[in-house]
Amino acid sequence: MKTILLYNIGQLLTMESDGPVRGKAMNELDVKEKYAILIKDGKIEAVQPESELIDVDVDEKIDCEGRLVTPGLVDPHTHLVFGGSREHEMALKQQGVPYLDILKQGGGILSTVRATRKASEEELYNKAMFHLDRMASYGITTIEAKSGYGMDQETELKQLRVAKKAKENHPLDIVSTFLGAHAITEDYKDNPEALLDEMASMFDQIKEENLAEFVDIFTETGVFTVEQSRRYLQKAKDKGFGLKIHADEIDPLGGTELAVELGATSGDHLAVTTDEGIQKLANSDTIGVLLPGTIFYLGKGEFARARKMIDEGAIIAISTDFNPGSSVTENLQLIMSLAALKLKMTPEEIWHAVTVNAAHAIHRGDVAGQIKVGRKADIVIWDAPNYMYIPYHYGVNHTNTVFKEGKIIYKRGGLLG
Ligand code: IZC
Ligand code: ZN
Repeated sequence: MKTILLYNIGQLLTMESDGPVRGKAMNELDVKEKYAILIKDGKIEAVQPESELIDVDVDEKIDCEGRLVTPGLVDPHTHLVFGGSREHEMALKQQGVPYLDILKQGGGILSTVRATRKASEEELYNKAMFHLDRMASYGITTIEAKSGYGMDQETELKQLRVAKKAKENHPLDIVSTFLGAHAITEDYKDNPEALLDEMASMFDQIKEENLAEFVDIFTETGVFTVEQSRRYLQKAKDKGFGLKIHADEIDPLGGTELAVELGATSGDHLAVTTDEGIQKLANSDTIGVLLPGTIFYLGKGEFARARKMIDEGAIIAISTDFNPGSSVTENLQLIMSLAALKLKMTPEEIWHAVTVNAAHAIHRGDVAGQIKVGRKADIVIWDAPNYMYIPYHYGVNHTNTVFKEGKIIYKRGGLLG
């Protein structure tokens, strides 16, 4: 039994909320000052004014020296497990070759599929653990992780098992998503339906082995149509999976509307969602997970119309989209800056988007994204004087100390394991 007191906190964001936070309420932030946090056995025991806790007898007292303290960040959209890398495609991008053309020529996602098929389970596991460590260093304590670089049964299962093993061995919490419908491989070029059937035939085994909670699909020109996506996701829904869609990333096909129609937990990207799609999203419980790092990194395309979405009442989260092709970063703090600069979100909205709403986007609203009595002590002490500072000072790492279940997993200067 270990007790820790965090005191001399500058601003404290607890992000307490009974549910996801939508629309204008995203701009209302409760900032506590002169508060302390008592941690007992990895859980939050008390969050009270410092004067009430300062004399409690504890094993360890940590002086926050006036720093900002918040819940651990939640990254609700990552492609964590993959083989190889795609730095050779950067020159193509600079020459203006579109992302979907690179894919059509067998590159892009398909290049990562080849590398992932070749990689051993151990290689993939070591690589995933490396990226998880880096995510932890940026203040992330819970993530979602997708498969989708196998697109044959064997490799998809290999990826999902790697994520499961990483979940068992890494301090970060990982929520798994099956993205078997991520691209169309050469052998299914003339019959994408057969690929979807093949992937859907895995649903039972994935459920039995508890390998994924969500099913996701890339609904895009040259990948899967809205009709194919609807049929595939309906099957997944019938099997009890939560749903996600890579929707309206490059072409406005109507993936956002489909996400709402099917009651998906989230629609992700939504860069080119139409006015009608935004209205439907705003009137639904489907969470819009926006990925401004991807548009920034692809170097072309539209940034999601976050202002309109929030002003109309949608629930919005943001994420890195960490993957080896279209958004190669684990730095969610950088994405917070892009959300401010490119999506015109306020700092108050951004903090909701990386904590409470991000947790709800992966069905972890009841355990992650808030500092609340009884919950796991997933907490970050930031080298920042206030919450506005993080999106403002961009591109660097502001974490001072990261706690996962009350244990320090990162301290400025290095990982502590
Ligand atoms: O590997 O390019 N958009 N999937 C859909 C991706 C980007 C990941 C990738
Ligand atoms: Zn993605």
